[in-house]
Amino acid sequence: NMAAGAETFSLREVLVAFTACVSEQREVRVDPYLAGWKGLVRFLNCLGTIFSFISKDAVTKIEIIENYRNSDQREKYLTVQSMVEYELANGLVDLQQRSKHPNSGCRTFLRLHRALHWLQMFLEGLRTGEDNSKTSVICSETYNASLANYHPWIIRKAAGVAFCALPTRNTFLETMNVGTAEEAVAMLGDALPYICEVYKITEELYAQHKLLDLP
Ligand code: 1PW
Repeated sequence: NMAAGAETFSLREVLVAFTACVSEQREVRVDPYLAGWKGLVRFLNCLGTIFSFISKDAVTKIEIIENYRNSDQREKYLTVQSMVEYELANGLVDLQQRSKHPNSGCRTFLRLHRALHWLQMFLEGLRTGEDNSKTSVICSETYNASLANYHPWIIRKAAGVAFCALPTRNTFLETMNVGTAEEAVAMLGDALPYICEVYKITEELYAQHKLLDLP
């Protein structure tokens, strides 16, 4: 039942997708990664129209990588490792400035990767926060400590405005539709190590290939 599925949307699906990302060879699978992001976008859209500007760019990035997954070269984009190897070996990445390959898989994925770091820190802050702490404060503190460093002033400003609209921690935890606030916290505790692992493997791969500053 599609309609019921949409109504009973839960952040659990998002976290489950990220738990399926890492293969036995410690490679990051692209399809579950995108599935996790798509769920995240639906979640952001539940938070209200203010968040749609945040999700819009994520949607664009997801679609760029999905297009690679639907192209003749789809096999090359099965994992982040194979994507990096393929694009570098074939000169498909702009390393100094965006020119011939403005939407390479590598630079596009890097943006999602940075945003995932923020998400990880935000959810961790939410998990360990006091019952009555402000989600807006957790959100802006973690954003300022991570993703904000890659954003121009105007985006940081707009993000700050959006964060103000976030409800208190307990209400937010209930918005996740995982059950009670306690159950949501328990689920975050179970799922966050998987997100951390996905983040860590990608970060190491990008560092190894000196791709962390791709324009
Ligand atoms: C409630 C907390 C949920 C956290 C979800 C994380 C979503 C992060 C998306 C932030 C997007 C802000 C607006 C877009 C900025 C782009 O310029 C930027 N994209 C990202 C994903 O950071 C950089 O992309 P660009 O301009 O180099 O193509």
